[in-house]
Amino acid sequence: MKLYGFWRSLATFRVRTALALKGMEAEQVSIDILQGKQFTEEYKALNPQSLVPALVVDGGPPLFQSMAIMEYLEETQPQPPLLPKDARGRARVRGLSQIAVSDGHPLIVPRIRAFLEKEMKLDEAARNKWLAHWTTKALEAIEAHLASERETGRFCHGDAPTIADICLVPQMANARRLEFDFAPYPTLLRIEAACAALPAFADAAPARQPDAEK
Ligand SMILES: N[C@@H](CCC(=O)N[C@@H](CS)C(=O)NCC(=O)O)C(=O)O
Repeated sequence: MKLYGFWRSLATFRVRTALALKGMEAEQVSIDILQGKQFTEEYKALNPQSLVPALVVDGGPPLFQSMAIMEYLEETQPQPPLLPKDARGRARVRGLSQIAVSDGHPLIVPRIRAFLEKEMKLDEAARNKWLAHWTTKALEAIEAHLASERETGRFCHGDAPTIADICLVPQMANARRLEFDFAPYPTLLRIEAACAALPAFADAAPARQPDAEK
């Protein structure tokens, strides 16, 4: 397998973690999205959306979109499971995941930041306010679910990591970069620490990747 990604990319972080939890290995190919390498014709031939990650399995057409890739891994290598057995549990895990993946993350990616700066002429302070606002909204919602629902365990759903944890941890990493005050998120902090104690999460962390800024 070949994983096209970038050390700082939250979506790539998700796929790296899922692969590691499943005990699967992939060669990593770095696409520097801060240098615009996602827009090269060569990369667009792999992923026409010019986004990372993309995962090539057995020389087939690249898989794209981190949630779709994680669901593919789950279906093709069910152990250890990253989704609960019951339909309601799976809906909860997917719902928690999508707060991060579909509602929080898309508003803070490089293409949005660039648009705010170049097209909307926002200065750095205003842009950072935008990033912090949408990150807060996602974290607040996930905290509210996790703190009040009885399915929450050592991890987001029960006592083993699921795709919800895989999506939460990069969102927290991003909030750390924005120097968030984490006092309002005690449950997220507790679960983030439980994840960090697992080698799969620790090894997938952005700073541990070979292409990370030193
Ligand atoms: N929904 C996509 C998001 C992919 C995405 O936005 N990736 C970011 C890095 S985390 C990217 O490639 N950004 C390049 C850009 O914004 O130009 C997924 O989950 O795979």
